[in-house]
Amino acid sequence: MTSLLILNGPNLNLLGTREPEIYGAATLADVEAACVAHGTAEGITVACIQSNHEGALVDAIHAAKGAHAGIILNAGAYTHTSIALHDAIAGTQIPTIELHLSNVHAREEFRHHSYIARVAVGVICGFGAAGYTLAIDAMLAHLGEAS
Ligand code: CA2
Repeated sequence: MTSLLILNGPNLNLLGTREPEIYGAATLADVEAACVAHGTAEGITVACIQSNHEGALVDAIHAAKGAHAGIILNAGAYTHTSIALHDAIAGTQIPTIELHLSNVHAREEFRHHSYIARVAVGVICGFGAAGYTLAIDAMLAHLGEAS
C-alpha cells in the first residue's frame, strides 16, 4: 500500500497553543489525525513525524527512502536556512511537497526564500491546516495514485 510521510519541523508542536491568527486553532495532533483519516479515505497509509532538530529531520528523510512514496514537509523555519534538508531531499530523490500553514510570501522578507522549493515537486502555503490534506491529494496526483 502506498505510504506518505507527513514531516513537521521546529515549533510545529506548539500549533494550536499560540498565534492562532497566523497558524490556526488546530493542534498538531488534530492536523496529524486529519492526515491519517484522509489517507485512510484515499486507501493509503499516512505516517507522521515532528522534530525540533535539523539532524533528526535529515535522518527522517533518509529513513523514508523505500518506506514512503512521498513526503509532505513543513520544515518550519529550517525552510529558510537549511541546506542540509535541501541535500537530504536531493540525495534521496523522494518526491517532496513543501508546505506552510501561513502564506510565507505575505510575511517577513526572511520567509520569502526557501532552500526546499528548489528540490520540491511543488509548494503549498497559506491554506492553514487544510493545506496538509491538499498536499496529500497533490502528492497522490503527482504519483498517479489518486483514487
Ligand atoms: O507557515 C508555516 O507553516 C511555517 O512553516 C511555520 C514556521 C515559520 O518559521 C515558517 O516561516 C512558516 C513556524 C512554526 C511555528 O509554529 C508555531 C505555532 C504556534 C505557536 C508558535 C509557533
